[in-house]
Amino acid sequence: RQVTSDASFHSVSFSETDHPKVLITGGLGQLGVGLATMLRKRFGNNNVILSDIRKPPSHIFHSGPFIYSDILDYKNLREIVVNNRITWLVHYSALLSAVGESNVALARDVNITGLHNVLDIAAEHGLRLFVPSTIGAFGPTSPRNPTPDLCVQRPRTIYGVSKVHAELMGEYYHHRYGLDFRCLRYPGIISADSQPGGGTTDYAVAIFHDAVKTGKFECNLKPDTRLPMMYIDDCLRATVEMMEAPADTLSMRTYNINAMSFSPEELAQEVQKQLPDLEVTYDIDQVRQAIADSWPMNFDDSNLVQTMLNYIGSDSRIAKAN
Ligand code: AKB
Repeated sequence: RQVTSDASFHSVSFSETDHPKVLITGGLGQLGVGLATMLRKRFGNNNVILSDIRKPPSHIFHSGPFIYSDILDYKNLREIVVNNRITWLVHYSALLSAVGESNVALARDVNITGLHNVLDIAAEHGLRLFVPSTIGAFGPTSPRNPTPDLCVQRPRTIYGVSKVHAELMGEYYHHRYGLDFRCLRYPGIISADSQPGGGTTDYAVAIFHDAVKTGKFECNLKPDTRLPMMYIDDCLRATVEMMEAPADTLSMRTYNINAMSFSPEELAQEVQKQLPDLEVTYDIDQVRQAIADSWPMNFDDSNLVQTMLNYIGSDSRIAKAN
């Protein structure tokens, strides 16, 4: 392997023969298509397979390999990994925080049983496994401003509980079986062409669409609810960098990742600078508000920054940015 860098990305270049073969589960959610596009540019179209249980829109189907995969079906998942000689698995299937509270049994199945299947198959086949965690893995007794990597984690949502479980199981499999488990705790992700599905931070995406489409936005969180957020391109770039980092440079297996924090009223003011006629009203969703009030306000990702600096310390662009 040869380490190279370009203007926007710290990259490790892989030769034609040692390209990873990547499977993305839950590929039709907010992040999968963007990640597949990024990885396909790096490793070739046929080396990145998107999977989901839903039928893909035709532009996604025709843009690269897509396969039906149900993470609750162990044999189906194993067959896909074996038949396609998968080496990296990015596990994006999950029910998010708000929708998880409205269907706890399904969230438990998908987020916990599904994860067990993924962990076993990844360990059995020596895969590098990325599972995202979230700001939602913290709870009301965690320090909120800032929230460090290691502190009390007693979330009060099934989503949060399942993500703490994923962090701990992944790390356990790493220590017990040598599984190459990697995890970033994502903030709320802001995307333009893909919609989040059933999260507490969804308002921060919806405001842009509603502002452009209708000139009105009804926010379901209180105006001063401050949460960590990140733009999708930064999230996906960081995910690829985390996947590519040599294993011996990782000081931990689960890291917070941070970009910014803002409240609905601050975001509305920024959008109103572009669209001054935007009308914002508030109709609080009590479930989402209680969740948001228990989550970090500011995220401390200094361990990740230090790890990446050690890994790419000679890269002057990264050194300057920090
Ligand atoms: C959610 O709001 O549930 C997700 C998350 C922050 O994990 N976007």
